[in-house]
Formats: sequence, C-alpha cells, structure tokens
Amino acid sequence: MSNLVTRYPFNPILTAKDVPYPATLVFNAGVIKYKDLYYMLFRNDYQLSPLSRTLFGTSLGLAISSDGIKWEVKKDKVTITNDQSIKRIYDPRLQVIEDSIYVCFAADTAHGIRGGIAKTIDFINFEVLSLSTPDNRNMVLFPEKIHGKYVRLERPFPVYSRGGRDRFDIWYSDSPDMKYWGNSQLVLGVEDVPFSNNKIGPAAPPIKTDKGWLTTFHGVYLNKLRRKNGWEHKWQKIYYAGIMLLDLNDPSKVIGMSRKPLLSPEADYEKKGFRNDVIFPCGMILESDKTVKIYYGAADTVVSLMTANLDDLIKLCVN
Ligand code: BMA
Repeated sequence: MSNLVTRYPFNPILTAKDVPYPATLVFNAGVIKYKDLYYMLFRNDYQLSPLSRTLFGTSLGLAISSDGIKWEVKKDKVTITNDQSIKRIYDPRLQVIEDSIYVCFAADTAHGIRGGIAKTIDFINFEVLSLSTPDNRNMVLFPEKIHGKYVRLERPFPVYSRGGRDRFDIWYSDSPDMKYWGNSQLVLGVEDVPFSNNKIGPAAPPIKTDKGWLTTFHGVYLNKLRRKNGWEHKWQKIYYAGIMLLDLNDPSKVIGMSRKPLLSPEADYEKKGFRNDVIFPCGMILESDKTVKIYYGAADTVVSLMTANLDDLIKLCVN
C-alpha cells in the first residue's frame, strides 16, 4: 500500500456497538459534508443465522458528526418512499449536486441487482429517481454537471461475454435529468489494474481537482488457494482500494492511475471480520487544508477512516 496514506489511529470509527437498534455488521458507508455537518449512511446487516453463517436483514442507517470522526447514530432507518420492487438496498454512496442530496445504492430485486439513484431532503426518506437494468451496482455520481449533463460511474456485470466468470469493469454514463442514462463508455478494464485478477468497481464518489477528477475504486484479487477466511465457509477474495485521475473535460478517460493499491488489508480490523481482507471505500471528502478523508468498510464488519494529502494522492496517480 502507499505510505502517503494514514489510517486513523483509533479506527474503526463506527461499529455495531454504536447503533441503537439490532445491528451485527456496520460497514460500507457513504459520507458527505453538507452545511458544516458530516452525514453518513451506513449499511447494517443483522440477524445472523448461526447455521448458514449468513445474515437475514439489511438496512441503511444515518449517522451525523460535527468533525467527521465522532458519530451519533439516529434511531430512524432509511426508507424508500416510492418503489415496491426493491427487496434490499445496500452500499450507499452520498453526493451533493447543486445543493440537492442524492444517494446511489445497490438494489436487490426479484429480477436481478439494479443500481439505483434516489433523492432526499432529510436523509431518511428517499425517492427513487432511476433504477438501472440488471445486473449493475457500485454507482457513484460526480459532484457537478459536466457539459450540462449529470455523470456517473457504474459497474455492470457482463458474464457471458467475459468468459462466464467475474471479469467486471468500470463504465461511464451521463444523463440530462437523473432519470434517462446513456452515452455509456468503458472507463477502465479489470485487465488494466495490476492488483486485480477478478473485478473492479467504483468506490467513493469523485472529487474535483485542478488536475482532474480524483476517484477511488476497489480492485478484487481472487486466490483459489485461500481456505476459510472469515465467518463464511468459503471466502477467497481480497479487496484493495485503488486510486485514479479522470480527465476534467471527459471523465470517461483515465489520465492517471496508481499501479499499486492505495490501501491493502493489513490492520487487524481489515484482516479479520465477516469477510477477511476487504477494503471497500464509499466516501471521500476534501477538506479546506487539502486533507482528504476516505471512509471505507473494513472486513465487511466496521467503518474505518484513512487520510492523505490531496497533492500526494494526485502524485500517486500521475507517477
Ligand atoms: C461486494 C459487495 C460489497 C461487499 C464486497 C466484499 O460484492 O457485496 O457489499 O463489501 O462484495 O464482500
């Protein structure tokens, strides 16, 4: 991993113990700064089945903070107000565009996994604006319109055409209204990421810099020699965080990428949990002193924080 990144010394910053309702795994959290407060939507998996070692329930919770480090979890859970087809939503990524608050999420339905975008004014009630065709997830929105269009990165799951196994890539789409999405283009193929042999996906939503759109992604390495690695009977993947820079004018073009992971699972809370060795960023905030806070799910069990200097992150991408 890069030595320019620092783990917050008191990680994890949010765990199931901080949640005032049934919670077992608290991870993969989208975070934004909005009107001087930090807002986090986190994934909560609960109701562990001791036999199958899986969890029956998933909900999204809200936490608020004045410094981005100490969080207070609200008792209300996120509700989707206008869609009956969604059975489960997870892996939220928050974004603010022109003062409106959006969340991208993965949605399990009876007919596949869909990438959703919803809008909220209170962080609790969310109105769905669009759902992709299945299978698709790991959507992130850019913080402003580009050439008059909303822009997102996404991760469809092509199976037949990629050899009948996980070989999934990062794509670009844009939209005039957040509802109709198109002009889709490949951004980055899994074969272009040296630390991934399995799949990649957008991680935290991009931030704007004068050198380009800076954005994280996850890169997955499958090692079939791994045996039991977590609570499940079989978990053989390692999730790394990667970082890249996209062209300001045309964010479907990668102009730089670190060939090494930004963060590799090394800390105890990243190496041991429900699924060992998972780093899954969903939130990235640029502070006025150029510190970048990156929030990530660790081992699919807790929420953690890493920080870095903005110029150092850009250097990692262009060297
Ligand atoms: C992905 C998603 C994430 C999860 C990751 C690692 O496919 O399901 O929610 O964090 O796997 O288990």
